[in-house]
Amino acid sequence: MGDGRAEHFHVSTPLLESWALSQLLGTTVYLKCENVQPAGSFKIRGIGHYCQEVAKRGCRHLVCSSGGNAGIAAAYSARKLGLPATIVLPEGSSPQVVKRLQGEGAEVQLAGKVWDEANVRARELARQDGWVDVPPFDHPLIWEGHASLVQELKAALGSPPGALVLAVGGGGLLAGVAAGLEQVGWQDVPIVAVETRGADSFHAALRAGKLVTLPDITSVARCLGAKTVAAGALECARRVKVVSEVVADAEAVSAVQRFLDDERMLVEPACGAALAAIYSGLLGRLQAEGRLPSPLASVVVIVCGGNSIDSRELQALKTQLGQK
Ligand code: PLV
Repeated sequence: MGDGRAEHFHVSTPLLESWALSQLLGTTVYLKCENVQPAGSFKIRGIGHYCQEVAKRGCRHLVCSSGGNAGIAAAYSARKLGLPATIVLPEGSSPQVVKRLQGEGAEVQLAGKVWDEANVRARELARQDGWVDVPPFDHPLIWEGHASLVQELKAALGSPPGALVLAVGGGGLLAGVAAGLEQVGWQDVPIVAVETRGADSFHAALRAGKLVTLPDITSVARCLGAKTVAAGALECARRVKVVSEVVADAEAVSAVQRFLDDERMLVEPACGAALAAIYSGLLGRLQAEGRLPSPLASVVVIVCGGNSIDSRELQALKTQLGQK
């Protein structure tokens, strides 16, 4: 039996036209379904690429701090590469994610209240000989991997969409998509970059014109919770058109529920933030304000996915936010 190893760890994902979202927006909406990636989110694109590169250079142990999804992508990559992995998550991370990581054969450590604190621990561990730190969002190799998503869009659509919608945590997805748009000559496509209030480090940085460190992460979208966005994400906003917007947790969670009912796909609130751009009427408002073109040829929403969700967790989030 051959080892069956594909060149990449990620798969080419479907681009589906959403009838429900297109009806709502009055424009064709395409879903880039990163939720069907092997490790449950787009993260495998960049992290898989990064892990393959450092393995070639002799890495003997991978260590990754994560809100969850980057860690699962790193653990999955480590298993494929036959390398041990240590994943550092903030305390209070979902037991399902911990179980999944252990199922991948990774060692799990819990450190700190938010990702930034777990990251300090991961960097300490990475000082050991042969260990390599896998940054969940802040590295050019990560962005290079994420850019493959735009190559697939180009192959599927041919001509550029009117706008692209995505969620921003540490800004790796944004930086990767921006790099991809430049590669395929689509640098004029506006990116609507959505965060939740309480995890809005990119919005704060854009406003200040420099990196800003949030005092705390208060959003339920833990996977968007990097207190400081990557410098590369802020920088790319100078090269491509980025419209930065912030939605409430309640809007993100309600978008998760509506998307489940409309498309029968369950995603994390981190992904709900991007979907809320349509469900909460944000895109329409941006068009009315002249911040997005009107009409729009089509809109692509990056359904980034996420593993920290199941029916019980969705119910708990709704109860916490006073939703039925
Ligand atoms: N999550 C990172 C960082 O967390 C992680 O460790 O998994 N959507 C989902 C489902 C995500 O998991 C993430 C990042 C994002 C969006 C945002 O991507 P980014 O960080 O590249 O902007 C603290």
